[in-house]
Amino acid sequence: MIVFVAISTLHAENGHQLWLRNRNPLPVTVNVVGAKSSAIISTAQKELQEGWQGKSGATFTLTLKSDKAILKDGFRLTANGVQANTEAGLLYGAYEILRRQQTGESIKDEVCNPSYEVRILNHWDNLDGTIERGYAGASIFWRKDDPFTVTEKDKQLWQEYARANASIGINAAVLDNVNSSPLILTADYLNRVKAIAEVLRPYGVKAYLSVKFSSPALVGKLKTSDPLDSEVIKWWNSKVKEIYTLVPDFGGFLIKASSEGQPGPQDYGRTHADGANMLADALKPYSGLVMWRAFVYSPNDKDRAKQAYNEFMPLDGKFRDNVIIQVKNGPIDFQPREPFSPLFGAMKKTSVMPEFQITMEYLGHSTHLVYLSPMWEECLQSDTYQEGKGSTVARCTDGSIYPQKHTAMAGVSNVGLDTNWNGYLFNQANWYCFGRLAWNNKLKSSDIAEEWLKLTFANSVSDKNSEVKNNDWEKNFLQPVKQMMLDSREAAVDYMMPLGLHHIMSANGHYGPGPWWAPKGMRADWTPPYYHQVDSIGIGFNRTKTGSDAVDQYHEPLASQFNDPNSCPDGFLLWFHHLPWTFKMKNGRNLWDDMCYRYDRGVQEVRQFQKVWDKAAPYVDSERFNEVQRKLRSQSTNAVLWKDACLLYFQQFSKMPIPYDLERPVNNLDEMIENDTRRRR
Ligand code: GCW
Repeated sequence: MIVFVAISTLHAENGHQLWLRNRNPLPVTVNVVGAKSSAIISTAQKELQEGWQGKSGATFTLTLKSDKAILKDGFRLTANGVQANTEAGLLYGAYEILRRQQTGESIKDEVCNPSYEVRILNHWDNLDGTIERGYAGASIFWRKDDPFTVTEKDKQLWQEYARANASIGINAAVLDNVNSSPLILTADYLNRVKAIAEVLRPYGVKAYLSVKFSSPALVGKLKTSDPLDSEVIKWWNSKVKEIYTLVPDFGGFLIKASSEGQPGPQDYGRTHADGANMLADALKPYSGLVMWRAFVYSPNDKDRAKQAYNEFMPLDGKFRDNVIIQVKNGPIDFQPREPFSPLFGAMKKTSVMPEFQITMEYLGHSTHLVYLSPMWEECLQSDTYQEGKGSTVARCTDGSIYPQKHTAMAGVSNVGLDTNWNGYLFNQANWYCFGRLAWNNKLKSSDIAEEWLKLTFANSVSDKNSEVKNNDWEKNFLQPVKQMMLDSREAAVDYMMPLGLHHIMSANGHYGPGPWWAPKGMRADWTPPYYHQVDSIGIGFNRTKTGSDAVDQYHEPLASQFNDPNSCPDGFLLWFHHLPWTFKMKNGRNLWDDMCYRYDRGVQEVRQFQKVWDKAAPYVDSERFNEVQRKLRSQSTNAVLWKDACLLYFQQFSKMPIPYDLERPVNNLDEMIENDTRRRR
């Protein structure tokens, strides 16, 4: 049951408190009996004392005692206490009980174990304070002016950040961009890393760094960065030692190598395994990890979607056991919908971890409301069939199927200096659900959305309406807003890239449509026409056996299912097939008409979200209500632009009418193209 308080004047709801608003109307005392004194356990005690909403005067015990049923940083929860093998486990248990008290979830005796050992945010933060693909202000870690002074304000923010992470089970953060600067390995920056790590530590969050593969040459002034060169090996060994002297619990390195212009082992005729293993050996004595990204593609290949698999499969089994290959959820690049990367489940002798993008590079930045949990759930629950039916991506990466030494899940962070951290209230839900899914990869998007909504909006009553009843809130706010969140990803797919279309966004910041964009001399695989392949006959990328044969990278029965347009799921149709405009869809429509209906459906859904939100007005403080209302209006406008741009552009090839029961375009194609091109100049 949620407790509601009638408050006539509410203080500002600027979103800074995230899901930890924890409005406790009455001070409730609890006697927390701690296991021993340590920084992490003190955090747990403090959280319990400040947030307790159970029985007043209750005694709650934190017990550090090993138990075979408890794995990693898991815990055993009872109404009277938490037991764990690790201090972090006690902290997660404390957050769990507080969350359940606030959301009204039952508290029964149970063991909760994390799905992944490392639950990590990747910050694409540059050392000058900018953030690549960041839509929530500048970096919380780095800044251009006075870059090495650590202020009290910095520390407070880092502490709030660490607390938010810990409260949802995130236990690691890569502090700098994968397109990394070699300067991160110089003394001043490493000292700042030390300062950050010290603030994160009491919350069980470990610092990791992204490093440039050519650092030995760039920073160490060596002649080469060849991973097999003995001077290079020595240089990394001593650099790693220096880092651990400053940060004894340092987590390890994340590397983007031989990818999008970044240096890598291939520059020296070596393999990814040579490069990763050299770093892994340097980190091994300190139990550090190497997260080596599989995001590789070259302009020379005919199908970008196949390349990571082709490059990494021959290396399966060749990596050290403290290397994890970090694989984006889909084979191309965080598009609104992609099939899962065929590397999942296929690499059987190597640790593999999924990488999801929390920041909304391709999904409307911090303007569109798109709840990402359904997209990640779809990927995690995809069956790879690699070890028989039920070999889901989740089970192939969390150690259930393969005996991988380390398991992890990464999310590209959407955190910035904006007061509300994420640039949009609803983007907080994406940080939240990433943490929750990394903790438990079987959770349902719907349950996570419900938790988040309760934590974020309960007790938030419009100043115009001071008496809102509990059951009204559930029915009039929680249910419809939850449904809106659950529908939001599919809506975005519909108005942006339905039916398996992908990578047709504007090159201009990746916001808005750009199916036309293909300047002379540009790498083809950076232009939309490479992906949609539109012509007078039809549309889509032929990845079947008669095309690039990317289908063959999937285990049967998927290879055959994807290969046949009649059995290929609609969501992946144009990902795998180039089909004629008149192709008959499962619903009886021809392809062109179906595409038109889908674009239109996406637009209509956003219009519907506006109605849902307007009706939610009595249940939300005006500050947050207005923010969301404004953003939904922009999202609607942008959804119409997507629909008009894509339909009018593709119509030049299909030469078929937009079905007459659909609303007519309101934008002109040449003006849209002109605007898009002008902005880019
Ligand atoms: O999605 C693309 C982005 C790049 C990014 C790259 C990557 C950090 O457009 O900005 O670089 O992927 O994941 O490395």
